[in-house]
Amino acid sequence: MSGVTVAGGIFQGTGTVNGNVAINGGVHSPDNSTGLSTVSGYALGTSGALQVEVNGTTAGSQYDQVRILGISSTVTLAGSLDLVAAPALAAGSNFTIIDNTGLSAVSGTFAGLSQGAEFFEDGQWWRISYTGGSGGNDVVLTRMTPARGRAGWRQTSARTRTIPLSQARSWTWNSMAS
Ligand SMILES: [Ca+2]
Ligand SMILES: [Ca+2]
Repeated sequence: MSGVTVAGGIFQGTGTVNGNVAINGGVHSPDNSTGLSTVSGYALGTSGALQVEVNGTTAGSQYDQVRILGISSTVTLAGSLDLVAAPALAAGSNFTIIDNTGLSAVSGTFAGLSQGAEFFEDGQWWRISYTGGSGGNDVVLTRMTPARGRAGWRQTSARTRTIPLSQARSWTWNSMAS
């Protein structure tokens, strides 16, 4: 398939696009479950979204990855990241959601997610880097362990912990957000 421009709807499926993909609207959803979408240049416009499903730590099979082929290819981001993550992924795991094999740095960021941003989605904390992986130009999510007192920390629902009977008592946490 040569270049693809998406104006709306869902761009989904397997295979390689031997050309630039521009998501000007709608959603790009690699594979039909978790898998790989291989393209030449990639541009996610302000009205577009990249949906990334994460069920495990193997790129292209357990989580969605967009792979950019071609040393002169470019990646331009402006639209949103829609993360769909399985619960309780291992803290410290890294997910290269855009594997940029070209020589250029990623241009732009996902909406609201600047370099190094930390965010809470699907019950877990994440950090995003646009300068990760090989060549320092991949987009990498890291599943973080939340530290109490972290800026933006919110625990809105009551939580129960299991502790030894000898120490048995219970408590709940409430929001620590300022
Ligand atoms: Ca997918
Ligand atoms: Ca790279």
